[in-house]
Amino acid sequence: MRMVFRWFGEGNDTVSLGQIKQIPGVEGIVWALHDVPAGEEWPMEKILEVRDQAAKYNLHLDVVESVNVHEDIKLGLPTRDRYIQNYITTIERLAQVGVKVICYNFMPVFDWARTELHKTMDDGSTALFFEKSKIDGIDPFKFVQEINQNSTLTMPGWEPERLEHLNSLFEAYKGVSSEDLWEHLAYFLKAIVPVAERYGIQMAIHPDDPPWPIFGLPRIITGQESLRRLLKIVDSPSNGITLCSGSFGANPDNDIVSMIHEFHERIPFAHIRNVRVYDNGDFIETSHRTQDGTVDITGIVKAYHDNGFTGYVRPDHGRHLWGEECRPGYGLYDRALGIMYLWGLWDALERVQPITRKEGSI
Ligand code: DNO
Ligand code: MN
Repeated sequence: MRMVFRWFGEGNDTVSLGQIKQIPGVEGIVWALHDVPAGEEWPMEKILEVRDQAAKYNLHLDVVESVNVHEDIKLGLPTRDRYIQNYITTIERLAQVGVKVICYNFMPVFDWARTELHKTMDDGSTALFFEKSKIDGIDPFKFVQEINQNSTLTMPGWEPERLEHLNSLFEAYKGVSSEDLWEHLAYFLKAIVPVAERYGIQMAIHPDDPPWPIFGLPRIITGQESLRRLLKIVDSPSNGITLCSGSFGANPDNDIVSMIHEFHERIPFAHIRNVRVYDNGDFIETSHRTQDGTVDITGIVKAYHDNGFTGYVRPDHGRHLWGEECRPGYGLYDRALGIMYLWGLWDALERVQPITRKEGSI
């Protein structure tokens, strides 16, 4: 298990590289150029800038999250080829700085969705919360306004510029079924996976969050069956998964331990976090500890360990603790605590039965 930590970039994150460096066992950052709009090529000089910043702290750049996919690709429009070409150029440039994994998602219009960014928990900490009945009834336009009003930093997936076009986007998705979306994903993967393969990069799709359709838009990466289908589209190690336990865990029917046993060879990147799901379908993001939520974090770490996992792992969202002012879900404290919990589990498992490493592996 190779521990990495998401960092949004200089001036775009309340957490510094110096702080990240002090979290035990963190070897690299999970990064992106958040100011480059989806569909555009990532400029080499900006990539090199991040490389130099990380190098000062001896943190690697192996994992990128995310290179976002332009809506025209998801919609299957004729203009998609131009955006796919740009995506390929970005892959080639990322290969030049040694990137090994590119996380992306294929959710129409919105990335992750929550109804509250600072829900107060019993202990006074706050966390991201999803109230099912609220999202079922809310006008998406109002929802977007609220999200942006409640955060001082723009959040990936919710950038105001992109969302200015919300009307036309919703219009464009009318008549796009989930089968259409699968076809568009297949078209995209068939174009980019051979390129990634050539450069030794693994593409790793992030599940839909939450893993069901919202606002009448289709969502397809929702559970074990959909991962099976995804992997068959292009049967290559470069067509992989970012297995996010919190996203899949929002649907209690998802058996994440079973997913790990089935797909571990195609999981280059794991997001590990817990959520507490309530009977009415609401969920809140809790501490990483197993007892604190409904996702079996201990079982998940054990499943990775049982399969000799050598991929990258990051704690995913955390709560906001001790008065920390930060990007929603991305404070320093709770994610650092999460890392120590994951290491605790991992080291105990290693002590009981060390992973026998193959020649040449890490
Ligand atoms: C939620 C987070 C996501 C993720 C993107 C990846 O679980 O990990 O916001 O960063 O969806 O594309
Ligand atoms: Mn995630």
